Amino acid sequence: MTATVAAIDLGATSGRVVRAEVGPGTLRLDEVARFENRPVRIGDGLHWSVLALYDEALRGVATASHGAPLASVAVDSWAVDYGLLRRGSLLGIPYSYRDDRTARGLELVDAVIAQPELYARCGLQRMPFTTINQLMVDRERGLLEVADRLLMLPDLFGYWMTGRMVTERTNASTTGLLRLDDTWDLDLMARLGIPASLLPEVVDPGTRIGPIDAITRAHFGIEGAPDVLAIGSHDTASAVVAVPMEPGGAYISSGTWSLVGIETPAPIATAEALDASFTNEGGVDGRTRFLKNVMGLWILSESVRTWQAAGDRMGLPELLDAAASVDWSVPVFDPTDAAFYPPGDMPERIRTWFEERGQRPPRGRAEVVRSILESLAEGYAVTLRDAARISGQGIERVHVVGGGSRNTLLCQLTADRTGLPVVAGPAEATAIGSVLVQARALGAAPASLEELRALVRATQTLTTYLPRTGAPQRSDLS
Ligand code: ADP
Ligand code: LRH
Repeated sequence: MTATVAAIDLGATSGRVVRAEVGPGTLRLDEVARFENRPVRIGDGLHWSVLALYDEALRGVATASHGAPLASVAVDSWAVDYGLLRRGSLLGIPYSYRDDRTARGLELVDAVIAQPELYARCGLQRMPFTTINQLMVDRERGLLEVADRLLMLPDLFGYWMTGRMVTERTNASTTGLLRLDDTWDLDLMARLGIPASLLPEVVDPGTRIGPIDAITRAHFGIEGAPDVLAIGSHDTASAVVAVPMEPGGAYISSGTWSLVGIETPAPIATAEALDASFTNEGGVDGRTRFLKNVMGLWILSESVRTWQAAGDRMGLPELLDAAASVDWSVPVFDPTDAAFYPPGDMPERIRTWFEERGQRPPRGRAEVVRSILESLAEGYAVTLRDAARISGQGIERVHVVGGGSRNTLLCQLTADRTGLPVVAGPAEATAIGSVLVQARALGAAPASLEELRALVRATQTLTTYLPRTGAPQRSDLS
């Protein structure tokens, strides 16, 4: 049996709708829509244009539905962000996780629970954006007295399409409110003053949420009556489904963020893992993503944006070409430094980072770009060495998926600095992970993640980069 399905994949930089045919030995993808995603700053902070995203996404589904009918549709997005509702209506415009209210949220959470205790409960790396921090600000502003429901963004879209409210498990695991045993942490919510009634039932990837309702189908011109299915609705969960790895494989899900780590059978919420800032996120089929958020290509895209706003004409391809000719001895900074988290002038922040340490900053566009890429690659190498040490899992090969797998220079530098082969691709791993889990639920794809990954290996174009001799630094990952 072959299934025709569609994935709505919302990244922090762009969204897309992908139509796919999946069957025995078959995985064919066709991108039918792509649209920009930019948070918008208004008086009370930085927000996502959720209605514009929903409109673009559903129009994409309509395009995908023309021709062969779609059996199903699923939505994923970046983690942690959500909408608050009352009696089914959205209250306000969802915030972007880069809004600086999260600093206050961290303070409010810290006043109630110490980080080691929180880590033992939910296993998450301390990050300002975690849902729990954002919710504490909502609470302080009185919003939780009005709201009767919280829906993570993919679940909000699922609700708008079907009328049914659920929380998909992988994304729920990024809230800080789901315990490592996958149950809502009711005790913690009571301590924080977050009403447990806000949170709907948790469902697993593969669950049928319901058909797209008739009014929605008519409004957008969607043909047929596709079902909405839950998948790994946290984009990184779906991306890791499609990492074509075998035992000994590690991954870098490389996009706005770089998510660097390994898959483990169970969470590792030890003091050592906490110390090294590793997170334990819930994966599809109960696997754990043991990984670290390394700031990612955000530093590069914000740099390009800054230069272009100042009138520079060079785009990403030209800048990467120029950076390829820069010597590797360019200075390297810590890309996980919180200074790089908010939107803004990254070249200036990089310069400040070096000056504060009495070091020479990179000079000129090409050196800055090379410094960003070398710093990311070094951050990956250190993180993978830590992941191997803490988990006891040896790492023999690094897979890079997501838009960043198209950055050939970064892939090569990652091979150089880790001293390991790097296998790049697929670039659209998240959409692939979504369509594979949908097809599996429909009986058109094999049961195990290992078989799904074998299908990706057999059908997608992958490029291998080998470490070069004379590269700057290598981490012992064995
Ligand atoms: P997200 O899902 O977080 O929005 P993506 O996985 O789409 O991110 O990756 C976007 C990033 O991928 C861009 O910021 C850019 O740095 C990188 N990228 C995409 N295409 C290319 C390319 N052809 N060459 C180099 N980098 C690319
Ligand atoms: C990547 C991602 C990542 C989260 C961050 C908020 O898109 O979902 O896994 O940590 O966005």
